[in-house]
Amino acid sequence: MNGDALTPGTDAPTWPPEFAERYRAAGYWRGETLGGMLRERAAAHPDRIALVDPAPRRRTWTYRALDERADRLAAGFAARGIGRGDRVVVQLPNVGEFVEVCFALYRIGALPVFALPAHRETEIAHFCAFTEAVAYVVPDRHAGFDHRELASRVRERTPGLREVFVVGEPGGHTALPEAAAEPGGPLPGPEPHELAFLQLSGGTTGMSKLIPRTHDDYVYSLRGSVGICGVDAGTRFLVVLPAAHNFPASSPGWLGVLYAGGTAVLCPTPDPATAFALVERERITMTALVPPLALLWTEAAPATGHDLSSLELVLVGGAKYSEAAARRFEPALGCRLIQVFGMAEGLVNYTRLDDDAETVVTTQGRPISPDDEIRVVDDHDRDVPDGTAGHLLTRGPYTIRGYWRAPGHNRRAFTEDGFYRTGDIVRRTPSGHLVVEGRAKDQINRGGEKIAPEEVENVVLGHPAVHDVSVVAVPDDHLGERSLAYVVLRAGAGPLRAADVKRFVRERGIAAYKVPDLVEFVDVLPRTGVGKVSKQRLRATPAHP
Ligand code: OOB
Repeated sequence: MNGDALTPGTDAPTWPPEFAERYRAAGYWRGETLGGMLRERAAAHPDRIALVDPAPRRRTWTYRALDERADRLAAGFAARGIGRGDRVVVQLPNVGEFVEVCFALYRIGALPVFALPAHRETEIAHFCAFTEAVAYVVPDRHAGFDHRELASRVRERTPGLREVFVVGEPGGHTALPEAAAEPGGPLPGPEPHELAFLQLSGGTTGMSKLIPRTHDDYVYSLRGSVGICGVDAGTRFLVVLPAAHNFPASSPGWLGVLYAGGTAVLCPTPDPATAFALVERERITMTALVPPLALLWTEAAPATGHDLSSLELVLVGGAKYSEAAARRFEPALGCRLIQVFGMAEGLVNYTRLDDDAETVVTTQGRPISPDDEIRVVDDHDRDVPDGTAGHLLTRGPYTIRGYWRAPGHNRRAFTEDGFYRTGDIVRRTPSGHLVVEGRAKDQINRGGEKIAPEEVENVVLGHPAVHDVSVVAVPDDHLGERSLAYVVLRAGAGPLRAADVKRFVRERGIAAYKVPDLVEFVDVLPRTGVGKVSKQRLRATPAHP
């Protein structure tokens, strides 16, 4: 049963054998690994440029150089006792070393756990402890924050964390280049059906759950995405969003681009000024954006002094892209738009290059695979007809069957027969395209960054003057949604301002995007009949500044 039947060595439920056989027979799972993929590309076209890191000084990696670098780091990691199945928390911004480290870990079958640069001590300590990570990879400083100090604190709290590798000045830790070693021969790599990495879920209850993806399933999603988006050796893809996110990594993302023999260019910050300069200088043909960035690009492009004429295609997804905004995109940028509705758990939907213009602006696409099973159901899991909104359930060759080490949660998040309950409310059109109508899960989608309200509520509750709190999403013109914390103070508690609550949350060491954007003080929180806070009624409360 889901959540109980763990495959030995994977710590997570996997596809039943009859499904695995079907996916292999259909040619979806071809026995490739991510590490092997780079090896093959490097053999086929060693001198092509795979990767460009333009800042602060332009560095490039040919396919051969990236492959060799991955081998050297893999050898060094292995020499330090990091091996198959071990977890390594990787928290790097968009720098070339991020790609090197990923491939080095893929090669030895160690599992990167993809933290975001914005994560702070609360999240990192949790990831390290929960995954029993043996190593943690960080930049020295990023966006004004010293990650080495954070690493030292986490190391003190997490005895199993043996190594901290630093890109840049190592402080008291190990500089990443020092970790490299001369490869002494082939290393025992992972099997294609084994796990490749752990990705973070958006989360609804407390901390992010971990998403176990296999080489077989992920490489299939890359191949499918590459075909749909027309990625080829001439593609020059700008990685604008954090490279560790599933969307810019694999839909089709920098991994899809490497799969197809193209060039991935890393953008250090997502602002249009930086990105536009790179589009011009690097002759970028493709990129992926969340809706708030797509809005900024739409506003900035007509007046920019930069030549954006190399751009052929931009993918927009991660949060709902309004029809009105989508209509303005192609005229403003002079390139094609694909909408993407995906999830790190698996299923990815794309509008297609041969869809008519109306479909591209009014839907969020259709699945990659003919074997992506889509069900749209009512509150009692009964299928509803096309055109009616309902809960999206999905199962398929690259959608997980369960989170990592979370049997209790898996029983709620998956049906008995293995469908993932996405928590999204969708409507299916007669053409099989999905339109995202809303969300049933308790989550805030802040411009593509997912926030689990419960995680923030738990932090706010730690304030001695707070009696109760509920965090909900409120509409925002720019971000789509932002977060609002309704706070009930303890009787007799001294005066507290919104800024005090925000500072308290920030000082607890959590990612800045999770700090409530707005705080309102109320006397009491509305309750449902069974005594739970009614988020529905809170969301309907009018007038927020
Ligand atoms: C992507 O992945 P996650 O795991 O950060 O978030 C998944 C959730 C979905 O369940 C849905 O609630 C929301 O993000 N979402 C969208 C959307 N794309 C994602 N909601 C409305 N419209 C869209 N176009 O966000 C992700 C992963 C791979 C590719 C693209 C996005």
